[in-house]
Amino acid sequence: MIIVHHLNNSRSQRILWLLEELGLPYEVKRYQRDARTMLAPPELRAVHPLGKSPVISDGDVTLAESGAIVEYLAGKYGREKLVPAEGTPERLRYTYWMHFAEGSMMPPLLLKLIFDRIESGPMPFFVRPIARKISGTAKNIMVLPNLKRLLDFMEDELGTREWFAGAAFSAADIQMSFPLEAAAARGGLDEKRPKLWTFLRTIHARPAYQRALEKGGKYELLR
Ligand SMILES: N[C@@H](CCC(=O)N[C@@H](CS)C(=O)NCC(=O)O)C(=O)O
Repeated sequence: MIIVHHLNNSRSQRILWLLEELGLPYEVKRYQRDARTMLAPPELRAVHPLGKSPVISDGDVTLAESGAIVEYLAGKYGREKLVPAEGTPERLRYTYWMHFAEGSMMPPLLLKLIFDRIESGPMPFFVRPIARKISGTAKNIMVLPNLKRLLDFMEDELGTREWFAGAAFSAADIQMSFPLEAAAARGGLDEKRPKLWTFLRTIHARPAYQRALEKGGKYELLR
């Protein structure tokens, strides 16, 4: 039995979705973020030393890092269904987007989350203007232009094909769902980018996505 160590409102939601798409039985072990820090509880460190979610166990295998988990599960259980054939342009794009999600898209989204929190968090009143100035400058020079470029790039890419890897839905679309949902929650993705918006609407309507929401519990990304 596959076990998913699932943190509320987190990347592990897409692992539940993947397992639902694959129609595999699995067990969900739930962990709750600390309400103040939003960090995972220390129990997760007993499963994997980094204490982050997702982590899965499948027999003797314990695996962290969502991209590795998606590749492992899709490769082992969903080869015909969710992984493009080897040696094709679709397979190369599959690999590209699988890495792009965490490697290129999540870092600026995380930076924006941190800077937004610095601006609005508690601090002595005389420090606030300085903190706002520093974080505003960093966002304007580095984070926001980068996010815009990334979103424009993805919008253009989905203008040339229906799914990230090609004409068929693949596990790369599942991996890409989280950064796009995070971008919609806090990264400037709105209906003005219609291809990305349609992507989100389409995946949210998939029955497997809906079933995963029922299994995972409330899913509300941090703003
Ligand atoms: N690149 C890792 C990131 C893992 C990660 O940061 N997970 C977040 C949940 S979205 C987490 O566990 N946060 C709680 C914490 O850092 O304590 C992955 O894709 O699995």
